[in-house]
Amino acid sequence: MNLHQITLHKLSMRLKHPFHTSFGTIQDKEVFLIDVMDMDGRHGFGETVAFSSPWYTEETVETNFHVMRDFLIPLLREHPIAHPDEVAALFSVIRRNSMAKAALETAIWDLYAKQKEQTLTTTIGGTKAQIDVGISIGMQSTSEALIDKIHAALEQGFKRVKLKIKPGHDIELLRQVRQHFPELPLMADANSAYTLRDLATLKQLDEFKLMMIEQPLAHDDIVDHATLQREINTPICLDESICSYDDVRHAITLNSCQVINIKLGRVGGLYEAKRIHDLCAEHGLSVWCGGMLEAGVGRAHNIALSALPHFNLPGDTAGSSHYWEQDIISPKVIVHNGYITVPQTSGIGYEIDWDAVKSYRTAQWTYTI
Ligand code: OSB
Ligand code: MG
Repeated sequence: MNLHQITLHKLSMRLKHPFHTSFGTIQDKEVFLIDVMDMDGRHGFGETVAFSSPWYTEETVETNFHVMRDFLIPLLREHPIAHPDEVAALFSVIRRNSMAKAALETAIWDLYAKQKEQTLTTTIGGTKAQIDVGISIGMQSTSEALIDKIHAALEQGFKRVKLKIKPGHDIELLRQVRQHFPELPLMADANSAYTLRDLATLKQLDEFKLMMIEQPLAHDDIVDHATLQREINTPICLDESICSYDDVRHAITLNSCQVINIKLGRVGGLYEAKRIHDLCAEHGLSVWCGGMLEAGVGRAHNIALSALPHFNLPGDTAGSSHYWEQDIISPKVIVHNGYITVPQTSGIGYEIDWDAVKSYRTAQWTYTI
């Protein structure tokens, strides 16, 4: 692929609104924008999605930097690659650290698509011209505030709403939401806040006809989720527990879930995400694309991924303006009637807004390959 140079731009961004979950609150987001350049001066872009603290999974912005700089970039320097499919195998000598791997791997996919002068979507086998979009609404201080947010989301056309729940902030809240929105395609995400000791509460969720409950139990569990799925009618969706194709294979073997949330960062990039997509299609599990409060480059990769044929449920890929006053891409991502149009220009299909990047940048590093 004639890789020549990799630049890491460290950006310090601030979300429009703090995002509250069962594990904590996120407002400031540091991001590494990855710029991979080939010998002909073409550029591919990726983005790290880890947060500053390891409370979603174990990775952080700083571990992403350490692993990219000290391990992954040296691997790319020592082993020239001919195709982005080879990157996952090359990086597999490094354990886990999927978000660091995905940031580089997705940038290399973007570069490859640009070398071929085709869209990233086409390059990875995507077929959709537009993707369905849902919205993930963080915890609000009152149920009235939450209901207002849901009204606003429906006015904007979002195809489904996801709420965050945790013990003590679940049954009554959902009951109120359901009273206001009896037919709304609704789901709840617990971000691992429950254990099997909460079985009575989790069983009560069946009353609300949720599309699914996302990651009710431990972040690394698939066994207890199988026990829970036998006890409740609400389909279980796994998020945090799914870090690889083999994790999905094990979850299928145990009947731990009926739905998989795929996040590129969590599974190490596009190669693994495609394999998971194909496996789910083969076994009849539903699939959708999760979000990590991404800036524009990460969002663009999510859009390309969501255009694969078996992404059969709306993802958490809201538009740029939901998150940022100023995104780092141009045009920004726009949701229209609950759809995002998949871009038709080469690679990720969005340009970098370098003025925005400069306004957010706190440091940068360049490595020759
Ligand atoms: O569990 O899906 C999650 C945000 C941060 C960390 C974890 C999650 C989320 C979201 C928001 O639910 C997704 C988004 O809008 O990008
Ligand atoms: Mg989740």
